[in-house]
Amino acid sequence: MSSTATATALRPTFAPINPTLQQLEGVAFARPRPRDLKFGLTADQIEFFWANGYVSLPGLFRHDEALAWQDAADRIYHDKLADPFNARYDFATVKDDQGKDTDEQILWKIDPFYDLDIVFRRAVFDRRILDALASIYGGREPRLFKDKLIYKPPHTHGNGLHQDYNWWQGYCTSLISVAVSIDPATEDNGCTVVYPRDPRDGYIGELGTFEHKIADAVDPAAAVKNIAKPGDVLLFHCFTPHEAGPNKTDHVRRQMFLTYNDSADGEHYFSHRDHYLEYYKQGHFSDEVRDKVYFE
Ligand SMILES: O=C(O)CCC(=O)C(=O)O
Repeated sequence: MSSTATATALRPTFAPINPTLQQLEGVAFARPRPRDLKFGLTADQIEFFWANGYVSLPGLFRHDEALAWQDAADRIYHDKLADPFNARYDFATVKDDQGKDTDEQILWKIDPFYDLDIVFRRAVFDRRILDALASIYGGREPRLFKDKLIYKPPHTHGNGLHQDYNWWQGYCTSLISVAVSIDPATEDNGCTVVYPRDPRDGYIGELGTFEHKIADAVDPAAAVKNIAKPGDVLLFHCFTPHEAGPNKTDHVRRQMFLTYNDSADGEHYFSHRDHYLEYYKQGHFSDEVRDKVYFE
């Protein structure tokens, strides 16, 4: 068989399983049923999410859980691979007191990160997050799409106004990000800022490019600042305009950004990683070295 045989060609055919109604009731049948959502959102929270594109869940995680993430974030920061061609590690230029670039480069983000420490693995699949999302997805399980840990070290940049779908064009539109605060988030250290908008109003940018005119579509007076304590959580839809200022303080502002989609839309984690690698390579590396860039 040729090594290029398709997955379809390799898939064997099985005899169908056709249980009787009586068999379906039997204890051995774990047929798909809606789960009870222990940590589901209230009807008001779900309604708020669909009207505004975000919902805040203060205190979803305990302070001691956030302290364990702080330790883990320190650990993986110091263990980081130094290889600048490993696309998992994204560096930023430190700015001086006047906001001008210095020569210093500092680790700004690890993307993806959750496989680097068990406490992050647990957080990504914690039922408090999954149930909150499942209640938005009509009871269906979420699937992890993307995970990143933004350190936003002192005197480094924030993110301009955008919709996340800008980076995820072609993927499903059920994508929701979960911002989990590891450190306090304040205006001075560049908290996330969302602009309330019904997600069903859709994508604002120019499909096929990274161009958009979101600034014309949002009302600056409507900005909602996600001022947060460690353990607080913010959910926002991939069509929700948002931004974050620079970190003007002397302390890191660490936050996990975990993105999921409705499992009815399939599983895209590794496909997205390949997609991200392609545009990351285009945006961050010259033609001469681009082929050396990889994920590890
Ligand atoms: O760091 C933040 O608060 C926002 C990050 C963000 O907008 C993004 O990664 O898409």
